[in-house]
Amino acid sequence: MTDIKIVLDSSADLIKMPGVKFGLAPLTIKTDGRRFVDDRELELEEMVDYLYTYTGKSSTACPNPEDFAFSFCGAENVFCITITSKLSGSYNSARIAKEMHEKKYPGCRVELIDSLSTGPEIVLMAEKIREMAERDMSFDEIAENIKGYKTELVFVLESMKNLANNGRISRVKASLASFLGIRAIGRASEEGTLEMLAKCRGQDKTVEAVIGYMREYGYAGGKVGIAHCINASGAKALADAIKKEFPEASIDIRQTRGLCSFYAERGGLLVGFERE
Ligand code: X90
Repeated sequence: MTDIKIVLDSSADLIKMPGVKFGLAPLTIKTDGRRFVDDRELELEEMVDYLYTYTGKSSTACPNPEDFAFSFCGAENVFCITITSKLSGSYNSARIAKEMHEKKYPGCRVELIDSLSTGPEIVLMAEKIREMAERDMSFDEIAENIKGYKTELVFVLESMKNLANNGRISRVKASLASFLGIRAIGRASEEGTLEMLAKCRGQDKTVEAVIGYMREYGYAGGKVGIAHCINASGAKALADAIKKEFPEASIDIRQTRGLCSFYAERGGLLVGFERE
């Protein structure tokens, strides 16, 4: 196995990654009264419950360069993947950290990747990097090959209040999902922004629509990662429906951590998948 470390920011919803050195740079979620650090210790359900009834101002902040620099230690070769630079300063922090780190430790290298996405799409990229390291590919080969790995992200949101309040999406778009029972379906665009696709009512129709968009954006039975915000039943219904149409699909279900829970809100689903 090639000796590498994989560093992700907490938008990836992962707190560990077996079989490879792993580092996590936490984002933070702030309200008037509280501050949540999105690390391994975060009490996720408690945060989501608190935010559900909280009506004041809330916001998020990306990791600072020192957070990334700290997590780069422990291997000569680091791959670092961040949430889209179009919606967060995380990539920029990581870029500053890379410069600091490579200057301080000559010979160490950090390959920085802007996911142009978040959550399960970052995880797919990280798993692909681990797989190439397991096949003893060199740092340079992995850095080159990961560019050709094709993945997408489709999401379903029951509310876009936090996205709109924090200027990550226009209020007009956010109002798509502002009625009870209406869900908004969207995707991470090629530029790394939120692109709205449709609105939907009812679980069966939503599942059907999501699979339709997965096909449209190139899904043909490869790996899928579903991250849900306190919506295990919705995630399972989607996974079952994917399995029915693509029996060979390999599907991982996980819970969103702090950052994605804050923006995707209760009920939200993020679906990362491989494309042809
Ligand atoms: O730096 C910060 O404070 C973080 C800001 C992050 C804003 C966006 C988070 C989106 C999380 C929502 C659905 C998926 C969006 C796809 C993005 C291209 C999840």
